[in-house]
Amino acid sequence: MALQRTFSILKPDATARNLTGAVNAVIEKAGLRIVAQKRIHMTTHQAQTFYAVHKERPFFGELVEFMTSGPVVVQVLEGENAITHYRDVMGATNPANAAEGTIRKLFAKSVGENTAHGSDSAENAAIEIAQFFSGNEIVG
Ligand code: FUP
Repeated sequence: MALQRTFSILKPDATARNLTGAVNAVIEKAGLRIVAQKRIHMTTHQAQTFYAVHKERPFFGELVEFMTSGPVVVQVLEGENAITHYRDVMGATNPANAAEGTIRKLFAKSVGENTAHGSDSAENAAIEIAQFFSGNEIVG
C-alpha cells in the first residue's frame, strides 16, 4: 500500500446546500486526511483548463457553467491508495448508479451536479493539485 495524494473538489451544488462539512465528514470517516483546502470561485478559464479533456463532449459548456456558478472547495486528500480509495468513496459519476453510502449516492443531485470530483490517476492528481495549490499550502 502506498501513501498517496489526490485532488478533490466539492462542487457548487455542495456549497449551495451548505453540505461541505457533511461531505468532509464522509471523507474523514473513510480514513482520508484533508491536507489542504480552500474555498474559491473558479473562473471560466480555470474550469475550461481543468476539464480540457472533455472539451469535445456535448456537456462541456454546461459543465463549465456549473463549475463557475458558485463557490467550490478545492482540496488535497492524503491516504493509503488515496486516488482509487477516494473514487470508491465518491461513487459512480451518475448518482443513480452510485453505491449506498458513497458521497454521490448520499448527496448528488444529478450526473452533472454530482457534488464531488476526484482525480482518476496519479498523473492527473499531480497536474490538478498543481493547478490550484502551491507546495507550502499543503500540510501533511
Ligand atoms: P468523474 O471522473 O466521475 O468525475 O466523471 P467524468 O470525468 O466522466 O466526468 C466529469 C464531469 O463531467 C462529471 F463529474 C459531470 C460531467 N458529466 C456530465 O455532465 N454528463 C455526463 O454525461 C458525464 C459527465
